[in-house]
Amino acid sequence: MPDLHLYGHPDSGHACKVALALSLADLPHATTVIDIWAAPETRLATFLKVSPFAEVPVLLLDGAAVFQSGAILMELAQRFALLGGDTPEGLRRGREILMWEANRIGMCLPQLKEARRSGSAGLSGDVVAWLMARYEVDRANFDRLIGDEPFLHGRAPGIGDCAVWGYVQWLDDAGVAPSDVMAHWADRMRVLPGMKAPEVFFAQ
Ligand SMILES: N[C@@H](CCC(=O)N[C@@H](CS)C(=O)NCC(=O)O)C(=O)O
Repeated sequence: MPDLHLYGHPDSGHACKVALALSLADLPHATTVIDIWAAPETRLATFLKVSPFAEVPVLLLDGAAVFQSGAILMELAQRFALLGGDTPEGLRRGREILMWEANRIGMCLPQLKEARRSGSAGLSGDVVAWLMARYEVDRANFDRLIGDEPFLHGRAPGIGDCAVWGYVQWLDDAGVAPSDVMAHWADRMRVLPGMKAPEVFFAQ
């Protein structure tokens, strides 16, 4: 059995993407919560050694540190041949969705969520309007990407679904609404065996 150790935090959608993939894949792992609201230099020394930007998530895989949520998801899919990693087509789909997510929907949603968090410095109206406009495009493109399938990977969820879930789970907090298609996908994601609330993935 591989030795897996995930550093994360319940407020981090990026960390939730990885926690969800590990859970859906039923891969036993240890979890350490890192206080992402504390000053970076005060974070656990063992974590600072393996996280180049002091950010979560980081996954230790048999002692080797992998950072960046998308890279971790790819590593899991390829190494364990799961969540799309069992076929060349599934891996290609995973790469496509991960790149789209990181550049588009996974860019605007965390910013919109953070702008509305109590205690946040907020963002100017122009920036919020720009992010909202981007989200509207991303929402329409989500519908195109999923088409008539239940999941972004087709009949079963894959790493692309885990990536998009990271922040789509918090649309209300970001102050935006899903399309009908996205809302139905979210309903299917919520009832997956292995789906858990962020506070359960990262119990403090
Ligand atoms: N591109 C990175 C983003 C990671 C990231 O932004 N992590 C945030 C939490 S969502 C963090 O650790 N913030 C703490 C800090 O910047 O000090 C990924 O995909 O893993």
